[in-house]
Amino acid sequence: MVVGRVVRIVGNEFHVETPQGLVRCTLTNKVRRAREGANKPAAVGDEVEVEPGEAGEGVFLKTLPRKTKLCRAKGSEGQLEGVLVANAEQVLAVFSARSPEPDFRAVDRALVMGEAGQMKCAIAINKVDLAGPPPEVAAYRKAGYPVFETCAVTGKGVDEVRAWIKGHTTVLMGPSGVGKSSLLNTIEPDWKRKVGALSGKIEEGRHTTTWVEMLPLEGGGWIVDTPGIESFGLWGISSEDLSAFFPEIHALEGKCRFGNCRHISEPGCAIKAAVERGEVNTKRWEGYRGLLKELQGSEGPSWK
Ligand SMILES: Nc1nc2c(ncn2[C@@H]2O[C@H](COP(=O)(O)OP(=O)(O)OP(=O)(O)O)[C@@H](O)[C@H]2O)c(=O)[nH]1
Ligand SMILES: [Mg+2]
Ligand SMILES: [Zn+2]
Repeated sequence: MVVGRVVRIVGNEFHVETPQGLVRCTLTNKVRRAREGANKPAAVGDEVEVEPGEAGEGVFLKTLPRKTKLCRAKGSEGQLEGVLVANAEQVLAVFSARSPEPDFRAVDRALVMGEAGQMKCAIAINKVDLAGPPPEVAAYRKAGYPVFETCAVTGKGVDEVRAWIKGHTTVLMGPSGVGKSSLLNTIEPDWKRKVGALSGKIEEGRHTTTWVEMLPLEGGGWIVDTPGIESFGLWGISSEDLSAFFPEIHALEGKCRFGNCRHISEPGCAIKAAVERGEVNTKRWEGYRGLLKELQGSEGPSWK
């Protein structure tokens, strides 16, 4: 038996990186039967015990306890927990300055998922060769997030990203076509992740990365490439908890008149006042309210 880390899942095959090399595992009938109808027994990033066999194949034995999990809602009605990545420590929310146009709701969603998983979060604004960084970036810096301005083509800003990810397990999240895989290729040119050409509808990237994959970093640590899904449904976050995942809102909410203030239009709301004074960014407040509505169920699920 050896302990390894799941680096990718292809269908029912788990690819596990172990001290003895990569082991491709299928589930035994016993494991499969015990989990009928449930989620997969492991996610990318999980530490697992496997029994290596011949020719790089092996048998999946069990998953060890997780330290963290990055989750989204899945299933037709978002009723199931989908563990996107286990044991990650950091989230890098990636968007592009142009092509596709910045989608700050996707950035907020990625940050909230990371914050809820108690991970360190940062932002990479990619394709700065095509356009300058949008003004909204200042709001994220003010909220305390490192913001890297990158270009996967010229390598601009990539050293800063390398320094931030070194020695940690970092998940790249962001819409399709923003250049997540391209950034990874620039970070470690040996990987040659498949990178997509933008489709006919120029603004809308085609999904190129179709599965979550974890890659080792030369300087230590791991990086996880995810398929660009614009709107993962939030999982395991109650509407009461949401404000805790917007640091600049959380810092002020103790000053609201009511302890249970949700910062929409309640009297004496310190957040609304701070927005009016320009101290909290309007777009971030809108982002918060959008996610709050979604969690309160007054809007249908917005994930795909
Ligand atoms: N001009 C410019 N183009 C870039 C940059 N980074 C990526 N691209 C291009 O953008 C397109 C999409 O890049 P990908 O790396 O496949 O994007 P992705 O985020 O991995 O997309 P999915 O895998 O679909 O989620 C490709 O045509 C890249 O060549 C950049 O910094 N500048
Ligand atoms: Mg990709
Ligand atoms: Zn309030």
